[in-house]
Amino acid sequence: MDSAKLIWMDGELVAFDDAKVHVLSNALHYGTGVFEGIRAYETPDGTAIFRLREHMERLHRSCRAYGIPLEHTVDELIEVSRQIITVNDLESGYIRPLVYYELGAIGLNPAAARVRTMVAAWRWGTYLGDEGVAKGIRVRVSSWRRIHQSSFIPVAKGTGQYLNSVLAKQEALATGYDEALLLNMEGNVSEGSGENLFLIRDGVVLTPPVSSGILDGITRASVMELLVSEGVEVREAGLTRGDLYNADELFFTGTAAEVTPIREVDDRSIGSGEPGPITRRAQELFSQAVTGKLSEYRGWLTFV
Ligand code: PPE
Repeated sequence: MDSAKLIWMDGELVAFDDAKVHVLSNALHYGTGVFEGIRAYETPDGTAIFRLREHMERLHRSCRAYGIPLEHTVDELIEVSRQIITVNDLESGYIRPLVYYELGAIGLNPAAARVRTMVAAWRWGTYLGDEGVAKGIRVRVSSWRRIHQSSFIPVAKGTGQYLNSVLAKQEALATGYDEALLLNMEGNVSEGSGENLFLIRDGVVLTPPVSSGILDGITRASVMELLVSEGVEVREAGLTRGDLYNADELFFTGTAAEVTPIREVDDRSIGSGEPGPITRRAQELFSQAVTGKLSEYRGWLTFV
C-alpha cells in the first residue's frame, strides 16, 4: 500500500510511523473490530467523497451488530474523513475507518478494553488491476463457503469475519485466478472476497439478495439505482453456479473494485469473453456519478 502522512486516531493526527497499537490489543487476538472502505474522487469542482454518510452509517450498524460502543457520531466521522483527505494532500484516495477493541481485556469479553477509532487515507489505484477493469478478470468459484448468518453477521464489516475472504482470495491467487466467488452454505451464489456480484441474462440484471449472506454493498445499491434510471430491468434473485456459466455478462462491484468485469468463471468464457454492453454502461455511469458528472446524483458526493 501507499504510505500516508497522517492518520487520525481518536481525535489526534498522528504521523504514519507513529500510528501504532499494542500487541495485546483485543482486536488483534479475536478480530473484535469493524471497518469501512470509502473512496474519494477528483471532480471538476474539487475532491469529493462518494456516499460518505452511507459508509459511516454502515460503520455504526456494524458496531451495533457486534456490540461495540462507538462514541463518534456519523457527522463527526464525516468531518474527520474530509480532514484526513485534506491533511494528506490527496486529490483522490481510499479512506479506511476502523473501530477496534484495544488494550484492557484479553479474553472473549472485550467490554473492559478501550474502544479506539482511527481513520486513514492513502492513494489506491485499481483493486483488481488496470487490465482487469479494461478487459475483465478471471474468477474461480471458491472451495470455501461464505460465512453464514448462523455464525456471523454477514451484513456487518467485522474484521474477524474477513479471514473467510482471505482464505478464498489466497486460494484463487494460488490456483492462477484473479479473484474468488463464494457460494453460501445453501450452495447459491453470494459474492466475491471483497465485491458484490451482478449477472446479466437476456438484458435483465440480476444480483443475489442480502439474504444470500452478502455484504449490503453501497456500490451495489448505487449501480442498481443507476441502471434502473437508464430503464434497465434490475432484480434481486437467487443464483446458482450454473447461472454463472450461462450468463451473458458478469461483473463485480465494490468501493475498492468499483465496477470490474468478469471474463471467465472456472475457465469458462462468459458471453463473448469480453466485457458486455451493460457492464460497460455500468462502468461508465458509475464513473460519471463518482466524478460529479451526473447532476441527479450530486447528493452522493461530500466535497472536501
Ligand atoms: N462484499 C464484501 C465482502 C466486501 O468486503 C465489500 C467491500 C463489498 C462486498 C462491496 O461493498 P461496498 O464497498 O459497500 O460497495 N470491500 C471493501 C474492502 C476491500 C479490501 O480489500 O479491504 C472495499 O471495497 O473497500
